[in-house]
Amino acid sequence: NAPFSPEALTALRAELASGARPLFIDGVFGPAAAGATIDVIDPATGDVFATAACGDADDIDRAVQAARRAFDGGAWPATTPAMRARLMNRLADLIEAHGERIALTESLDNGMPFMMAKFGGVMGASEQLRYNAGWATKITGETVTPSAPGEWHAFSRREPVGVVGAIVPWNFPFVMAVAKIAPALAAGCTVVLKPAEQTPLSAVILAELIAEAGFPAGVVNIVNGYGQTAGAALVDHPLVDKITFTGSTSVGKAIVRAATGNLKRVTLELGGKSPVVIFADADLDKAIPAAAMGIFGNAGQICAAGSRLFVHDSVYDRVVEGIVARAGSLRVGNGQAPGTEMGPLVSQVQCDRVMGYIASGADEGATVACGGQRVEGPGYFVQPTVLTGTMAGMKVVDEEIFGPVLCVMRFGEDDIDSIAAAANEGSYGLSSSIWTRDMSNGLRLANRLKAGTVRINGGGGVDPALPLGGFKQSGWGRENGRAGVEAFTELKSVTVAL
Ligand code: TXE
Repeated sequence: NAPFSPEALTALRAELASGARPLFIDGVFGPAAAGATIDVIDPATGDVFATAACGDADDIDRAVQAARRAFDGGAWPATTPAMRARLMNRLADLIEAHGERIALTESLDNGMPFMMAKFGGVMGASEQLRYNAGWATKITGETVTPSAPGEWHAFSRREPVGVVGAIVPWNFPFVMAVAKIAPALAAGCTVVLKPAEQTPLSAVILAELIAEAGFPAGVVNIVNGYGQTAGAALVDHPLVDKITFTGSTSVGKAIVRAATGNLKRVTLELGGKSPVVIFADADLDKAIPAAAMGIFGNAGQICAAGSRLFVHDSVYDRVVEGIVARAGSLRVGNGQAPGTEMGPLVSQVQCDRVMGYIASGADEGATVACGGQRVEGPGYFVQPTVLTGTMAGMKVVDEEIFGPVLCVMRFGEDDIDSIAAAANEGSYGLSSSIWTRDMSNGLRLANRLKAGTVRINGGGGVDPALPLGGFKQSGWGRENGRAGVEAFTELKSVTVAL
């Protein structure tokens, strides 16, 4: 967690304390119609350090109307794909130029270490824009030979789906917002973004940079507010054509039900309980630290966190000792403090939820190999925790905890089918990891895992070029890659009888 200039932090705190961060609707910054605001809490202290305008159904309606006008007849349809790409790249440049301010805001708001906010958040966001900018000029259909008799010219074309409602959570607020907006813009859609109420701040900087980049008014609108009011109003709105959502599985299901009103298209990126499998022949010097940071990174508040660890008997003790040692050496603290590796959980609610899971694990017979407590003092810090003696059927194994809590299980034989069956248990299927030097075993297991992502021997974070999404109740559809852009299009067939 490298240092940044202390003056920048002081200036940012003063700016954030100076007044409520506004909504951004139809190119104009302003308060919520009802004048409401949200208190923004620093999760490292529990103190309110900023406020943000809190939109409701009226503000969402204004934003959707603006997005609708921009899509239907405004400047956006007249903007060529090449111009859209240029605007997106300009926004990426601006995000990089304002990287320190964005990352500090994100670190204050979410609690994450500054360096994670900078590299995972800011750089991840600019990569999303640059990658998707490339697609803007490459969205194509196909020419097709129809099976009907006669002579035809027939082709398919991809058109933007329309007005997109994007709802994002608080665990990576900035990059998630951009990762939803970027492919939508590449496809030619307009957007209303509803950030999470816990972390409204970095989206307002995004709005400033969108305005500065020169996007026409109404193309992107950003309305902070609560899920039950602003979020639900966006999902219900008849002029919204598509919802793209990242968040809890229960809200994802509620969105599917609500979207039936006008049969909105829906993409969902939901929870996970991702397995990590360490075989006896794995390179443990790499597997152990990766497994540790796969669950302690961002305090476990990652949808793809490796939260169920399956270890071969012959290396079990060494792996558990190694992860426990890493947990012990992990520097837990304020995200803006130099050297911090793990920050607090985002809120009191999440802290209570995670502590409840740890207690239930102990009740159900798990052994707390390390951690298991809150860190004394202010803020929502929970110790990195390893639970052993866990098994399917326990709440800590079956449900997403979304905290720094690892459940460890052992296996005895290299029987790929039974390892896959154990790893595939439960309702989620987002991600997975395999550690082995035997690539045949690794790939055989990869073929059997019900997960949208399989990582063998480590490798990379979220990549804008690689489809991301879930099997089972981890979601609907895919983000990123070609599939991620095409998810913001409608496919049309055109035939000409010659
Ligand atoms: O999520 P919510 P919460 C999981 C994780 C976590 C749990 C609860 O397990 O412990 O969800 O977190 C908006 N209509 N994930 O309660 O409520 C809300 O305002 C429309 C995993 O914070 O799903 C926010 O913007 N929108 C996940 C967003 O949904 C609604 C990341 C997410 O909040 C709404 C976050 C409604 N009725 C939590 N209700 C991941 N996949 O990474 C809420 N929202």
